[in-house]
Amino acid sequence: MTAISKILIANRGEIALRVLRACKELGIATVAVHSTADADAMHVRLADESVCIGPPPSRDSYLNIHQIVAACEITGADAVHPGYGFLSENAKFADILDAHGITFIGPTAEHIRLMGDKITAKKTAVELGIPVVPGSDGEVLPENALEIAREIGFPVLIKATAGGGGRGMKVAKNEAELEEAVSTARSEALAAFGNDAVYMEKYLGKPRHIEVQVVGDGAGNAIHLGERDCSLQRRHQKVWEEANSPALNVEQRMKIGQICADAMKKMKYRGAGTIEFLYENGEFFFIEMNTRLQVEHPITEAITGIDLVHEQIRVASGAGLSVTQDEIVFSGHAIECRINAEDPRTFVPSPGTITHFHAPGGLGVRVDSGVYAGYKIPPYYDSLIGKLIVHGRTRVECMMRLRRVLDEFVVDGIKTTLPLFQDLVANQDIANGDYDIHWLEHYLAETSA
Ligand code: MV4
Repeated sequence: MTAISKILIANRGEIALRVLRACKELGIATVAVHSTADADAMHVRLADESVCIGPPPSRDSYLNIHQIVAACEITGADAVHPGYGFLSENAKFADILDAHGITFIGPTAEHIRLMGDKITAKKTAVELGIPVVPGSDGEVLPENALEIAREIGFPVLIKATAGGGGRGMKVAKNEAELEEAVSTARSEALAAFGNDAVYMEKYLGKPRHIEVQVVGDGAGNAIHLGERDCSLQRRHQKVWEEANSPALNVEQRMKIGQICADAMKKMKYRGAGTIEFLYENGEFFFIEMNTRLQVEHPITEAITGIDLVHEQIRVASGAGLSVTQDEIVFSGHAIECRINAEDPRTFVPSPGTITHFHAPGGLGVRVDSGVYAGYKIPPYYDSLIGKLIVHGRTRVECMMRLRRVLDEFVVDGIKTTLPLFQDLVANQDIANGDYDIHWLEHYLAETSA
């Protein structure tokens, strides 16, 4: 056991507040860090202490490892919660904190590295008994690409091993397109990630994106908390997520969940993680694992009642999980809408001052947000300003509640994605849960003025 008494939150915005709240509930002191652009931010106001770590650009502040370690030393923080994005999946950061005797609230640096390299991640998944997309066993080189593609069968997808989240992928529909797809993917991967290694997969045409939430204690115990359906996205940015997936029944949920929990037990995974799958024709295919807390984690919290940040802090301190798999009860349905400061049709960022802000309330409603009336959204960071999470006993009840709640939500002074959700809750495919990863982009194209 390494008791944690003060946590530095190496993040900003709604997730910094989310982590602060968990710390307060556990009686742990908090330190906020912020750039000069965020001096007025809510996370700075709510923390017990705060440290300015640099100028607005992320690389000089929220990504500046030395400044964050210095802020830990100055304040006596004994642990760091990285939130999502920024340094949350940076193995070097985890190593440096370790060298300073500061607890990283997350997996081991070794597990972050393992999953950060997508070829190694996939090999590991196979060894752990997780079903994967059929594809190359490892790296694909220009000279062996055709042979491998013929074995897999066209269409194929070329992916960068250092990529992930959709960056650096190329489809080859047939043999004629293969050579160029491989060479473009390799040079783009080298330019973007400094690593030209690529691998190949069977291209799935109309899958859903379904991810399983896991938490491990690092000592061989692990649980799953069901899945989230994140198929509604645009340009690899999730827009709407739901738990459970409308596509799965309880047997499928428990089967894939058990496979994931067993895999995490075998690797002695520590912390919260998400195992991402493509789901098509009743089958799951592993694509990647995220070794962090995710933006959409509250829908899992809504249907399980389990506070994932509490669990992260517990396992980081060696206290173990607070629940066993048998004790987890899945209840009802939850939907998250990501409220971005963006045009609801073009998704062009819309920074500026929020003149009026009213968050909805009532049974089954959660708003996680770092903004307030009079707050000026700086232009330097991502445009997520809040998340609306609605829970109901059934999907139908959840949708009814969501329609009511969207009518109550007021954000004036800037453009937000709220009007898009007004449209989505009135759509029949959405009401039926009938959508795949391409649905939203088709919908936006069809309904554009
Ligand atoms: C795929 C795929 C089809 N077939 N792999 C994009 C993000 C990255 N995590 C993996 N991605 C995809 N991998 C095979 N073999 C389609 C996508 C994909 C996608 C996946 C999840 C959510 C949204 C997506 C949007 C476009 C493409």
